[in-house]
Amino acid sequence: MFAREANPSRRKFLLAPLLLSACDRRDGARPLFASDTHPEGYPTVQAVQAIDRLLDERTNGEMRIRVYAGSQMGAERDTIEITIFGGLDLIRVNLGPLNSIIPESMAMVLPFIFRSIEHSRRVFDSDAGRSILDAMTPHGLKGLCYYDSGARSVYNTQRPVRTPDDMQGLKIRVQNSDIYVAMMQALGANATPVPYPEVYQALVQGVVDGAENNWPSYEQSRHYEVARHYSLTRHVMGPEVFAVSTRSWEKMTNEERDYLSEAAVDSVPIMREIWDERVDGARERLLADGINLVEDVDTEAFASMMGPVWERFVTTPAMEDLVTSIQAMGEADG
Ligand code: GTR
Repeated sequence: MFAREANPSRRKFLLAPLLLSACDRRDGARPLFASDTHPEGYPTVQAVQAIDRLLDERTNGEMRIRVYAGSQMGAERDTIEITIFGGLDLIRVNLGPLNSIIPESMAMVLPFIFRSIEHSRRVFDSDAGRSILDAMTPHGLKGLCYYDSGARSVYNTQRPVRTPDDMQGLKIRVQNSDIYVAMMQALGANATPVPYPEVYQALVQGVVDGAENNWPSYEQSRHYEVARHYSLTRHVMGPEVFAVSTRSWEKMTNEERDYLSEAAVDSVPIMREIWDERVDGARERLLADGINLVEDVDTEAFASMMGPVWERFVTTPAMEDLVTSIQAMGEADG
């Protein structure tokens, strides 16, 4: 899929960090390299830094992580490829951009599959959730844990969105994922995939009319400065993912693997606390800033238009089983 041999310059670039292989770390040569599209201080970056602290304590400084935050290593799609090649050891990305590589990951990105944040957390922590992390391994990534990403909602520069009719003709930036494109098309909007670091400019220049994201990203990215109508569509509650390159993993000792896996799992409740606080804080600050929060969204009408999206992406018995078990975990939520 990735034309490594066909592009020697790219290959050289990707191999360079590999020369500083993970094995060298045993001599204290270098920390594990991680990337995140968000800047320092964002909850996902803090979460990976928490893993670094845990590793530092538990291995007496033998294992450390250096996080390259703020898209320094490129947009999410690029960092996923680089990590698969072993040019980065670790990535924190959203599940959406993994959809085209790991088909199982689509189950948690299906619109309106989760009934509540509690439901989504139950699934992240379940065997079904674990099976999606495990499904990454044949594709060059070993999923270590999920982090919260809350609920994604639509925002735009043009008008309050309450019903699918209000979406007609809006140019909405989406992540690099066919599900998001299909979702926006089903709503009559024009889906435009744009890398996250470029969305602010795209909004300013009117290349897109809007985007969709959770409260902390809407705030952190400063999209709220331009797109003032935030409508609580809460259409996707898919998680963030923290994963290690299988190439780096293969070079680690069993002991190092255990330290890394355990520290990742232990960072999840730490992140959850930071996340909940950030969601409340972002919402409060943005309301104080005067954004137009649209709460009376007809989410039933939005959900009722998602049939074609589900039909297109839930096509195998394995996907059907996964979807059924995810839905079953939401029955308690009514
Ligand atoms: C955020 C997510 C990022 C990135 C971004 C996007 O919620 O944390 O990793 O995927 O959305 O929309 O591109």
